[in-house]
Amino acid sequence: MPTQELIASNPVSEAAREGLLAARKTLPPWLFYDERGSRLFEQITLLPEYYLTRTERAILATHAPEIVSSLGAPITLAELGAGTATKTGLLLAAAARIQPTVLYQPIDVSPSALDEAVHNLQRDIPGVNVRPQVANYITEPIRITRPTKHTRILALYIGSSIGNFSPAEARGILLNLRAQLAPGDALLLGTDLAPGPNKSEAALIAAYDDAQGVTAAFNRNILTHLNRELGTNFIPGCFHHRALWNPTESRMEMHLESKRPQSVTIPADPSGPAQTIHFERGETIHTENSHKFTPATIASLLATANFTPTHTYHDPNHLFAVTLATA
Ligand code: AVJ
Repeated sequence: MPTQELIASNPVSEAAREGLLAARKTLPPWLFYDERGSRLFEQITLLPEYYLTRTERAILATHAPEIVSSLGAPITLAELGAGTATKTGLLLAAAARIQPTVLYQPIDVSPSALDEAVHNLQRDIPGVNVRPQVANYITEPIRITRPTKHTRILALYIGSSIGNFSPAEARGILLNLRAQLAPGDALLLGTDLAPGPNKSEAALIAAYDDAQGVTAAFNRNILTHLNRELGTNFIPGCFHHRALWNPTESRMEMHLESKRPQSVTIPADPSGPAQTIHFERGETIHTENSHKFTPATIASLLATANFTPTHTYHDPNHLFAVTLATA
């Protein structure tokens, strides 16, 4: 047995080393979500500038009965990146009104978020049975159960979570899901929309650079997370929060920009030796992409993953889209 395999690998260290030793420094957005980061994200969803969460919730509140009845049979709901599943309750409640029981299969990397989802939903919606699955739907194959032969699967990928991924990665995630579905099953995909007549670039940028600085704290918290987990010596206040619109890639980007020349040390650990990372003044760590879609890019993404869009639901201002697509 090589000793290597007995040493616990640390995905945080591996990701930080890979991203910070690259010519253009990056950190993956999943590193935002330690306990404090998850709390800060919850706060972001309540900000006046961050229209995404409340807009999608309003769309689901209005159209949930129509969405769940459109599959025309008993359904089970499965959700990628379920988190605490607060918006999903709208769909589960609608399903529980038209069938005696609903099996809900949330899939998430966070066991604590799943525990909260199980607790809240079983308490609040009679008739819902929750079967959580701890899995990374990006890197591992997922499993969705069909409780009876005639049950159809309604898969949810909401919250604009798909926006964090490149078009190629997004296609891979949807293909992983598609492999679990059969004709008649469906996907409900939530996507934020690109700026246009109803959404100024300024309003979009403000959603990622709020007046209270909650998003700035969320962005800088990625460094605090690394300090705690790896023993790095980042001074979060030595980095500016930057939110910019990249029209070529149709995405919002978040960066942390070094206020001055500085060096940071990653201590030695089982993932690698001690490393000193140097920053020039103005150099950035690219921490997140949030892709923004058009009807055409939603349709082509779904098509490349073998889904057929059947209906897109919008808010009255067309800020956000929730698209139903069949397998
Ligand atoms: C959770 C990925 C949908 O991209 O809007 C919020 C995360 N980043 N503010 C998004 C986020 C900055 C959010 N998603």
